Amino acid sequence: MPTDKAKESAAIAAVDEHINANVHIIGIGSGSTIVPAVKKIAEMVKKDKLDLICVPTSLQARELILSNGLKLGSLIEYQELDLAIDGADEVDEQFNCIKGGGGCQTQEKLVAICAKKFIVVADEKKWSKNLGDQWKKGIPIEVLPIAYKITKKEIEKQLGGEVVVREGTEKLGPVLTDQANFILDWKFDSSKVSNWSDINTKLKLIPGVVETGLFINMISKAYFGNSEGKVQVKT
Ligand code: ABF
Repeated sequence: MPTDKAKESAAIAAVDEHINANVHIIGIGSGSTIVPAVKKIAEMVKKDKLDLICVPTSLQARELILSNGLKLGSLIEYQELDLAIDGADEVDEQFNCIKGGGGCQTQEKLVAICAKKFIVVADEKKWSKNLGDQWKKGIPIEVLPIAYKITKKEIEKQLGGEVVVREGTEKLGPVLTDQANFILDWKFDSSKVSNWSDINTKLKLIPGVVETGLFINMISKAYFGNSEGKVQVKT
């Protein structure tokens, strides 16, 4: 796979700044930007003999941790993490964030709330003035399989827009999350939204919703790389 300079530079800058001998338990995100981050973490652990436990946000993250020879932990064992590093689908100037394009938002949010610092790494194209300017696939919402038709209707009734049940490329039916739930992608006119926290609360109150891909006021620091390898850091 060719190296993606934008993602790689953001990932490495974040790891360089945050991984050191004082950090012992970290959350590992999902997606493609986290891959060079974990590779770099593994190099540092080996070189500096760091004692580090990695808590995954998905099955993909779990395999990434193991394939890089890192120590695996879980949220059952650890609920206090020094930090978590993860990718994003979009982050706006107020640090509202959409995650879940890869379908892992529930575990990602659990890991993020357990972390003292939640660090986002991404291509600079993920940074926008207002949420929804870039990410056009809708807000990912994990729902209980038994409720997905009711929840879809209820979101459309209460909040408008259109809810699409996420399907795999093979069109064999709804995609299953790591928790064996379904995902709805809620498409709507984001330019009319002034309060994302309010939207998140409304979504979470709808029966059947397990978790949303809206991460509000959670990011501590974000690293955005570009194709030339330059990194912008936002706090
Ligand atoms: C995860 O991976 C997600 O929450 C987000 O959907 C996605 C970002 O992927 P990538 O790093 O491949 O852009 O972090």
